[in-house]
Amino acid sequence: CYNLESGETDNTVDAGLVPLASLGDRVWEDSNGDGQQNNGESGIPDATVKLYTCVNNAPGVLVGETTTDAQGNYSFTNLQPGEYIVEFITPNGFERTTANVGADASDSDAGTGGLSGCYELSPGENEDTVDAGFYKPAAIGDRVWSDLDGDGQQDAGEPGVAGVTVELYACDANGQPTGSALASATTDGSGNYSFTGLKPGDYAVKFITPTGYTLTSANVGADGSDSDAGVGGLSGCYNLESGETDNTVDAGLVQLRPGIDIEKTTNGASNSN
Ligand SMILES: [Ca+2]
Ligand SMILES: [Ca+2]
Ligand SMILES: [Ca+2]
Ligand SMILES: [Ca+2]
Repeated sequence: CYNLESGETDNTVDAGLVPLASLGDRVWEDSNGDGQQNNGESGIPDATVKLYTCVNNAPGVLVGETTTDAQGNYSFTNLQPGEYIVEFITPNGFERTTANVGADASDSDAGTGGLSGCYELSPGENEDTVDAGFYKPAAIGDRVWSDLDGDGQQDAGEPGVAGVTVELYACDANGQPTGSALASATTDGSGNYSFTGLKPGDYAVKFITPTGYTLTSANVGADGSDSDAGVGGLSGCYNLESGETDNTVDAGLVQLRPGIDIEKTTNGASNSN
């Protein structure tokens, strides 16, 4: 209460307002698995996003919860200035991409447990760089077969070869397999193998030729049914996108028949076999 006397003017009665802040804004499918939002990579709708106060770089009080719209966008508005942390719930069928790779405006900020770092919002600030990328696991396969007629193609009646070791490698930027094997598999009774749960990226497969066999000619005819095992049993590099399954990576084996490896024929007319 202000007491005004006769003729008095009191101009000290003021009010300070703080502009509210906002935070967002996108959950997207990282199709190529590089941790960055690239042209053509779409948003993920209906993803759950939670906002907490940030206390000692950890979630404090739950401030709000929302879901992304049809374009994968979300926002928390009317926020008091202060420190906040965001939790991105992994949508069903997806895995988190690697966080904090490259430019922050277009990277993924969902780290361990789907949690972002701590963001300090000043009055009126719109922080729209808090994004999360997810991908669907990819797979590669799927067959080692006995190329009975040696034509390099899987023909009707040519059986699978069981028990063959197949190794998975990552490929480098030059399209060459690099490093040691990421995983190893063995063909089943039908000659099939698969590597599943893969992050999008470039992969090659190495087929270990079993004793008694040699590789058939690679890359002859249609790729869906050819042999991809080249020099050393290595395939070329295959690019797998989010959710992609490539089952065209096969190897044809030709059985070495005991006794055929004779150096000189009995009639002496030919040295071919
Ligand atoms: Ca990307
Ligand atoms: Ca970011
Ligand atoms: Ca064949
Ligand atoms: Ca193939």
